[in-house]
Amino acid sequence: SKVPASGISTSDIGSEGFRIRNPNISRDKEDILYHLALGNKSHDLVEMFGDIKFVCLGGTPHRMERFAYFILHEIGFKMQPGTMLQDISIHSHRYALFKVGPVIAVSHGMGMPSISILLHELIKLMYHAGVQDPIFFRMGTCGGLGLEPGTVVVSTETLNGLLEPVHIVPILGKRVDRPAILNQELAQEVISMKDPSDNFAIVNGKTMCTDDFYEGQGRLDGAFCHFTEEDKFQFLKMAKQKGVTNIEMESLALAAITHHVGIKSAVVCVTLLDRLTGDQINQSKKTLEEWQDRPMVIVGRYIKKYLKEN
Ligand code: R2B
Ligand code: URA
Repeated sequence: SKVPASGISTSDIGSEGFRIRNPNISRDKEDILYHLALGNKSHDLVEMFGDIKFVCLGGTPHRMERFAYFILHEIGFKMQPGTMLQDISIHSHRYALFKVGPVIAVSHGMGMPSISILLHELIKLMYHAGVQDPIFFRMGTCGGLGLEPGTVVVSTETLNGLLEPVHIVPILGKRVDRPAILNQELAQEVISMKDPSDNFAIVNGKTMCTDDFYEGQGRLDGAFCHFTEEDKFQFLKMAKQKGVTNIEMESLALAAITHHVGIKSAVVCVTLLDRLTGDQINQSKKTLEEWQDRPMVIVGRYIKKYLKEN
């Protein structure tokens, strides 16, 4: 197909604006989605995934399987009695991917390198499957700044560890800066899923996204630490003043990559602790499980409402 000056093959532009921006990839040529254990020649991706509307990402296989069963129940999806959901990417031994009707539930692992590999392959999957305008959600955990632990945060912006809304990617020995931009309308729609019966708060705010859990998030409890407690609080309080409500490790890559290809995305995370009072996560396993369901409840509500109205 013709490649215009922009370098984007016209055939790769979806009717709703989502596009893969790579003239090297086309539906006719074999493309192996290695980390998903899928391929456009080995699998009928249109048949398997052509009806997808939502791609829901979260850190762990366990949580995403739970989410898949939860959403199955929420949208009243019917399965043959006695059957179970299958991890479609089981042979990759990397990510776990489940499909329930128009919803993909997939684990992304920890950190931006892991979610970035997955996003490349999911976006190509959407392209090969002929999906026009999917919506991507990250449902995760985070540390809060001055929030009651268990609070759900919907990100309005995502900032790197230098507090800039930029995903820095070294490519061919050069630094490439990609703007990390989340869809504001979607963020507001997700916030509006709040229900008076919820036993937790939902707030919006800026999310700081780091490449590390310990030093990168100003923790004093890593294997080493070369700053003082005072330095830590000075930084975290400054970040809070700039509107940062929470800290995690994937939102920046999600925002930058989805923005780059014209896909809407949102980030919904539950705070496991207040970083202004400590660094260690010391809640019981039961409490942590319960809290981690909260972002899923909110996203589940959004999906249910969307499917009812469309
Ligand atoms: C939240 O939790 C993980 C670290 O514990 C990381 O994946 C993140 O963003
Ligand atoms: N995930 C993070 O990245 N940071 C926290 O403090 C908690 C969960």
